[in-house]
Amino acid sequence: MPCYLGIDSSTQSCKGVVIDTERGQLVLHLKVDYKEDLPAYGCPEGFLPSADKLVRHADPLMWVAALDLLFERGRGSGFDWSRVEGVSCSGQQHGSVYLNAAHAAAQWTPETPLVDQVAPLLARKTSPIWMDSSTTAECAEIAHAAGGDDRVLAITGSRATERFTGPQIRRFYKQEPQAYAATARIHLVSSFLAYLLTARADTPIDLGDGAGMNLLDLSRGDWSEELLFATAPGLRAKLPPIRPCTHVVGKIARYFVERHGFRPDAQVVISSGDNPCSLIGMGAAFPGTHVISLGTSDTYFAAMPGVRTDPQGYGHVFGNPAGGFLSLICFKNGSKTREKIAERFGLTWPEFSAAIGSTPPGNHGNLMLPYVEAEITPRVLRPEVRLYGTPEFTAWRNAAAAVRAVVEAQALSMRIHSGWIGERPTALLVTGGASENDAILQVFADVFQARLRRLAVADSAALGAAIRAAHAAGGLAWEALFARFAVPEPGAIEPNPQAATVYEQMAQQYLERLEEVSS
Ligand code: XUL
Repeated sequence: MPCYLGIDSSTQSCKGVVIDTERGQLVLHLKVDYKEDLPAYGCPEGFLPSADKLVRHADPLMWVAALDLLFERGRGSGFDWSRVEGVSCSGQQHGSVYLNAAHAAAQWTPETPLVDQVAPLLARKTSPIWMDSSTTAECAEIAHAAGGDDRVLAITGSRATERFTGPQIRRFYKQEPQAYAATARIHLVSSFLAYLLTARADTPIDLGDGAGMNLLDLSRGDWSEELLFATAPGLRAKLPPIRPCTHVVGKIARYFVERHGFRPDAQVVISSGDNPCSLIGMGAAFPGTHVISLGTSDTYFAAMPGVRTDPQGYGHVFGNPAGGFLSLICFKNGSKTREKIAERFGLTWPEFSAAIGSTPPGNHGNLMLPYVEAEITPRVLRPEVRLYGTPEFTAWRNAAAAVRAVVEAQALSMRIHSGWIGERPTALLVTGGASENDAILQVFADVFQARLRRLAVADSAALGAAIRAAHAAGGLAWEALFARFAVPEPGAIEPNPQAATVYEQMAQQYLERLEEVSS
């Protein structure tokens, strides 16, 4: 039976999903959790501790160790990896891995764990990830050198953005010029995984994830000379080639055949970012369907036939693996922020849900600006949580109101900041860990005045990678794959029409308050 594997290396875990395309079934679901399973790497929340809250780096070797552990777990569960004909990876976007010249000739030996073979290839011990907001100066420098913010937006689909790879590369070049000079290859998290799986020096970056670097010319689908020049010297030679999202990189490396039992002719399909992969995993690759993802970060995304950019400069345009483009808006204060509010009152998730249910839409006028982390959309560089409303609420003595307030603020911000994408759909798909919570979804349905449907499989990025592998390596049509695997659960969360006016007014209040904290 032809099987295809999708791997998602995300912020807090690495997940694997195997689909059997003949039977139309999902046959394996695996997870390696960085906090539980790989504590030695010191990244329980996906990043290394840092005195500077704006700096967020991870240990790339943890991602390598997770890959081996994922395959071991598969074997341990009795799965035969030789059933897999094609594999593709998804990675948290924007994060980068820096390799020295020795990477080009590296061939993995099956006798030694992969992590020990990759360690000597690192030109930089840590990897900046998407949660990093330390490159404001570099963004300004790049924008200045390229002719202004609007020029960068027009070429790359995004303004120079702190977490994007180009500004991160520039900061590395400025702070550690020798280590930058010793860097022969800079991979994204996603393309690094395909490099590991194939051991090929020419492993490319795809158009979907490459667009999240502030280095790609969207109209030409290749690196932009202007942006390369504005970012760091000699950069072109350090970057992998760009290829379409359906490119096959090559056969899986012998290491995985001998160590984990893969077939020698298993094809490795080019990797992509977690958001482009989720678009596929949600079956939302054709324009018309908008998706809300409630995870470590919350995101809002939708397929676009042509390029349309966010006039406020918060949103982004990435490549759509099924052709065309993808608009994306990222809200960094997602699950962690919801968790922080729950922790503050010692609430379990069922109690958190009950608290939402016990309070009305509009929360009796109580409003929160919930920025525990520096925020991307809207831009808040000095994180803080502000409360406005009754004395009990503002003194943090009303748990139920605080819980509703954090979710309402997140939903309102998403509604306001996604307006530029175009007409708001009356139905939305929803995914991510928090999408299992009906109470949270009801708030989103009421704020958007749209019906919400959940995908039957929670890990849409890993599923999307598996579907991409089946499309590119197995020649299967997108439509057939979506009809089989990207199916929403029966039932929907319906909006309460009575909440519409309350949230119109609240959106206005939120915007007024926001001016006090945004940069
Ligand atoms: C998107 C973004 C995040 C990461 C991590 O621009 O920064 O969604 O991809 O999931």
